[in-house]
Amino acid sequence: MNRTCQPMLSGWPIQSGTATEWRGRAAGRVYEYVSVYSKGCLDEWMAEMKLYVFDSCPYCVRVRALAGLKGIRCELVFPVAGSLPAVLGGRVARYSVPVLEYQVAGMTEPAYLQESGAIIQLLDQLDQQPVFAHYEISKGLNQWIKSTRPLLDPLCYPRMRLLDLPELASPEALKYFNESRAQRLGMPLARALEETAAFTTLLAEPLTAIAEYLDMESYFDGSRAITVDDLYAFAELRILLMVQELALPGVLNNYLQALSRDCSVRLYPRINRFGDAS
Ligand SMILES: N[C@@H](CCC(=O)N[C@@H](CS)C(=O)NCC(=O)O)C(=O)O
Repeated sequence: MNRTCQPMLSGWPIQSGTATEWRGRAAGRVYEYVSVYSKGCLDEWMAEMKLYVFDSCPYCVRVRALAGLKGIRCELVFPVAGSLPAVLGGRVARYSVPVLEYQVAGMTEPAYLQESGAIIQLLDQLDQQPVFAHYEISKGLNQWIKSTRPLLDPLCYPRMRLLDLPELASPEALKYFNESRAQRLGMPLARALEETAAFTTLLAEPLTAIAEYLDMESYFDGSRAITVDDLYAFAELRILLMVQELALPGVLNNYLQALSRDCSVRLYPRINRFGDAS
């Protein structure tokens, strides 16, 4: 598979790209992902697909990474946090992204699918050449993610406000985000930012220990194929690159860079606790 595309939001560093372009619409909140991959996969069915996502959401990134990896063409739609796009009202069970909108042959109305796991499975099997033999994350990695998330969140939530994310593009969305995330952390986001050093210190051990569950080197040196564990790990750890004060182990950094390239999902600029980017 020839993968050459690196979609980036406008205003962000472009790493590389041949036939990929992001187009802002509707006050910069909806982006059309126009991408011509050499592998093709551009039949009518796929051209009709829309994926509702937050840029910073790990569940959404799992799906986007698979779509990027397989060269599946779909329109990415970024709703603002806290309010469901009108088109989804009454069509999905609850307010959460990702949501896939797709056409079913013979039906006039689109269908909607809401769980990231179900969307991944559907997209992977579309071309009858699934990348994955199964869709379950391994137990060890799952446990690692669950136990480490309480350390990731206080580092990343306060920095997300500073990243000009499409899901935080309105004052209401930003207010909703600040309040809901502060409640989840049990502290104001500004305080979490001040505590950066405490959280980066606590993260050092798990960031080394993850090597017990993931063979990162064999992925970035190209000697093995991608697994569902890679998809989950990338989606979870990609946000850590926004933490300027965090020194990632070299192997982990190489692994995330390789997955970003292969799956066409951008990484973040690095923000320090004073809000400065590098
Ligand atoms: N089990 C769901 C979880 C999705 C989820 O929790 N998404 C979050 C974003 S990371 C969400 O939409 N939360 C609503 C909110 O932020 O208000 C899945 O795998 O798709």
